[in-house]
Amino acid sequence: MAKESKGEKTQKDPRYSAEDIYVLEGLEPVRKRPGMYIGSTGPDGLHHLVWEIFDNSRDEAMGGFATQIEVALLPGNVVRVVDDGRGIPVDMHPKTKVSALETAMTTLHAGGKFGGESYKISGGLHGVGASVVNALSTWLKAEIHRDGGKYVQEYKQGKPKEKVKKVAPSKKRGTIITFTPDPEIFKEIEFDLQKIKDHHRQQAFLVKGMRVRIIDAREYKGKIDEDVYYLDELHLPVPSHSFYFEGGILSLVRHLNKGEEVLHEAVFYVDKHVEGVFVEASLQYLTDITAREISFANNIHTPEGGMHLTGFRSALTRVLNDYARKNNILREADDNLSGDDVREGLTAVISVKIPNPQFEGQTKAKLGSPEGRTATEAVVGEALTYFLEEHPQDARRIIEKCVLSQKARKAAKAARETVLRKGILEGMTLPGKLADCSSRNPEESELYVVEGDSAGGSAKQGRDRRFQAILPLKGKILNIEKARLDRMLTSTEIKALIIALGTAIADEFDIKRLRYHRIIIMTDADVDGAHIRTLLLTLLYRYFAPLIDAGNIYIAQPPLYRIQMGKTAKYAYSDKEKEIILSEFASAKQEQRSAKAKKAGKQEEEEESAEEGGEEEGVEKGEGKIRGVSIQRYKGLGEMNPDQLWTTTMDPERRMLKRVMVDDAQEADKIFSVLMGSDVLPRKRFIQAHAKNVKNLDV
Ligand code: 0RA
Repeated sequence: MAKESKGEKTQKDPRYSAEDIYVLEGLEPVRKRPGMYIGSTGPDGLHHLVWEIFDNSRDEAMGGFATQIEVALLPGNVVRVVDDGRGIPVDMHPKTKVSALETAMTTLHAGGKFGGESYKISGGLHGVGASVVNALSTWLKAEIHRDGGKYVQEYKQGKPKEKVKKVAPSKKRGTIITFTPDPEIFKEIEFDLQKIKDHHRQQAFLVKGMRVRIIDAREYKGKIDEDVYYLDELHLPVPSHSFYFEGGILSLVRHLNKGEEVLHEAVFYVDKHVEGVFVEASLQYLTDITAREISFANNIHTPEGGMHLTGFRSALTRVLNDYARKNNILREADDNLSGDDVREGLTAVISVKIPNPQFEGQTKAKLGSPEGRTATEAVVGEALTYFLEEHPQDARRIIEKCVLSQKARKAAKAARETVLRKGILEGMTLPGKLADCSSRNPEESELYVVEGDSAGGSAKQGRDRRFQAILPLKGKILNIEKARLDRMLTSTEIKALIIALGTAIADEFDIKRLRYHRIIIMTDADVDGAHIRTLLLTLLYRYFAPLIDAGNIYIAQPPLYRIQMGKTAKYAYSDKEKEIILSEFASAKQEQRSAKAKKAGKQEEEEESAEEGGEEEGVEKGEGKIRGVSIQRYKGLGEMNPDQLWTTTMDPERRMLKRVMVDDAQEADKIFSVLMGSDVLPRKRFIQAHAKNVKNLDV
């Protein structure tokens, strides 16, 4: 304590004045317990350093002072963040008598960041500031352009090397921070470009009009001109990625819905300040039944939701009900639309900015500030009412879809009750079509739900009857609309499935009674197959969601091709794999030929190839044909004999299965990058009204 007071001389290092001692003491805890400040010293903590430095520039952009931020990865684990904001002040700080820049870089919690920021972003681990990064860097350089000059200060493990110096005149304004993470702190220093891109793409969505450029110059060993402001100006031959979204979160909603079937064209968007809270929300419905709600508080993703999401949801439910009543789409006798009803098919993004936000929950990923709820509810309520009035056709579509969801939910409930009341599942005699396995241990037991009787027959013969059960379902019976889901429950086929599962349904549902821990849907790789698969998945989603959550549901992956050369047959599960196998065969053939030519002379080789080429077709491969190779394309499971079905699709040693998963909001950051990542969107979308999406199920 005494050491921190001003005026006392240090014995440790006479080069520093008393003011510096205060400063030096300031960062000591960061190096002692880095995890407290950046979460971990693993990859997440390492990347956190970049986020921290970036956040300051982003705040400058949010305040309307900066428009462009560049994040560059340089050789030797160096990171450089550049903005065109006002520049960190370099004049004397009244309290510490050192420059404001030095104070900011060398003291913990130096005011609300740099003082005077209206939205201090200090939730959880976030916003601990540049000084923490400085403390955890072997080297950091701050270059400030303002007041007609370029000012520089460098630091070593958070300690200033010299006082802030004006090194050149400058007409520019802005801040450049360059740093190298300390290998004493971080065991492994390896920046992940994908992660950095995903993070900054997300941030760019959250600050309308802010341009963020990522430059990966790690492999660019040439000397980078120290004096250039944005490295982009150098046009280096290195990868760079630019993110800029004019519409902010409206662009995010568009991005999320890209390539999907939208229910209406106009995207709802609002941004407004109320009582110190800034609320932004955007939404658009798809024709499917999943709900996608993404929320942020102070630019921090809140996967567990919280007050802002609650406020949004109640506004949505209230406004849609009001509109539906006012326009007679819902009559007096009708029930109100429930929260679930209005969320089916919804893509929504909610972003609030609150002074001093409270974060709650296990991972501090939930907004606890009650003003977040009132502000969001008020802003969204008003603007959405207006939006519906302005877009009556879209409004009608939305409400009609919600009403349909309500009907489906009611029908499902009624059907469940009927099933129970009429005791349809009573007695639980296993259906005759089920070829059960002999094991009674659910953990090792599998149920193959197979499309069609003929494939069912092959599966029955090909299976390992000890632990594999087969239930063939007639395609036609399932070929009913998904809106008539309630009817499905009364179909004999589906009843058989439910009885086979053993869990019962609705109130009686008991996952402990599940008879097979793997339920594997095996359908043809054609449109009908996809349709049946979708119906089965929809059924499972509506009535047996816990099985999906528990990871009990799988989709079998039958091969698309059988490729044969001589006595060797290989199976390809994709077109790409087919190509690979063909080139393998081609080169094997080549080798064989040259080996034979060497050994036994020409005669034999000719015989050999004549024999092989005989009856079998030659297969096109690149420029020429590979003689003696034949390709069979499977159109249905029925084309495989029991043995082939076992080898390719059922043998646990060789088969491929895809596990069906639902978006898990708790999976937080992982999902986030998934959500934002370029190739991702179709991956996580699980239950869809459209079969085309189901084939993209994630493993
Ligand atoms: C507070 C006041 C002023 C500038 C900044 C913060 C600032 C900090 C950072 C950190 C990275 N980039 C930044 N840009 C600006 C100065 C206010 C003024 O000049 O009036």
